[in-house]
Amino acid sequence: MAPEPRPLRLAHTSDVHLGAHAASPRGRREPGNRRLEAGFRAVVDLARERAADVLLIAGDFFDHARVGAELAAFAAAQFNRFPGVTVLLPGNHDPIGAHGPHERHDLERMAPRLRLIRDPEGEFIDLPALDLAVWGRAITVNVTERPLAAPPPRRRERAWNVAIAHGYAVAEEAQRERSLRITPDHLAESAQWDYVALGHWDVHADVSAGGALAVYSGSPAALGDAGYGVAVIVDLDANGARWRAEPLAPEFAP
Ligand SMILES: [Mn+2]
Repeated sequence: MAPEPRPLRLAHTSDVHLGAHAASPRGRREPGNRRLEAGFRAVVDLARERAADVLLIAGDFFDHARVGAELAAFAAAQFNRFPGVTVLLPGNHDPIGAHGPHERHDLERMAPRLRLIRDPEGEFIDLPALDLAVWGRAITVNVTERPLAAPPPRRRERAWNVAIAHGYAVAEEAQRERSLRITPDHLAESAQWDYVALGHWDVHADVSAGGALAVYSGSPAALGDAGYGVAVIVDLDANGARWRAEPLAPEFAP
């Protein structure tokens, strides 16, 4: 009999949009920016309190490429506050390659447990100590990626295989003008993953379909609203995958 897989706990967030209120001369002191930072701090607090093994950030962590050294240092300090591995997927606001923030800031050097997904064709982040492989496609400035289409097979040597993606789940094949499309067919192809961590929608939503467990975490602090959102906690064990949304309630309220 095969040994039982190592139980794992994931924390999942996306669309943090750090620095979104870029026009303010107050910079990071602008209340809107402080609220976004407080939202992400609360995600890290939750991941620590729940003793998550991995923190998944499914794109649009930064709002734009003009991230200054101070905000990059804030981000690295938060990654370093989380004792587990953080997997960061570039989204359309913080794309990989030309015109993206990762050209300016080497976050992995500043935060040794951070793993950045870099390949727009898709790559696995292999975490043998956790018996986990995380697969995702980095988004480029062209936003022509199909985040979940035609995935590679699972890594058979890892008990747990999870996908991370930044895109728009469309209900029908007809919406061809959408960039970063995730179609029902793509979700059906994603049934092989134990969990699909989605980003691009600011609102938390369960879009599981076709056998895939696929969830948008939503933003910690949505851009349009007052208040805070949720982070998703995922448990993987011998009984399979279960997830729950946990509300974020940071101290800071502008
Ligand atoms: Mn996006």
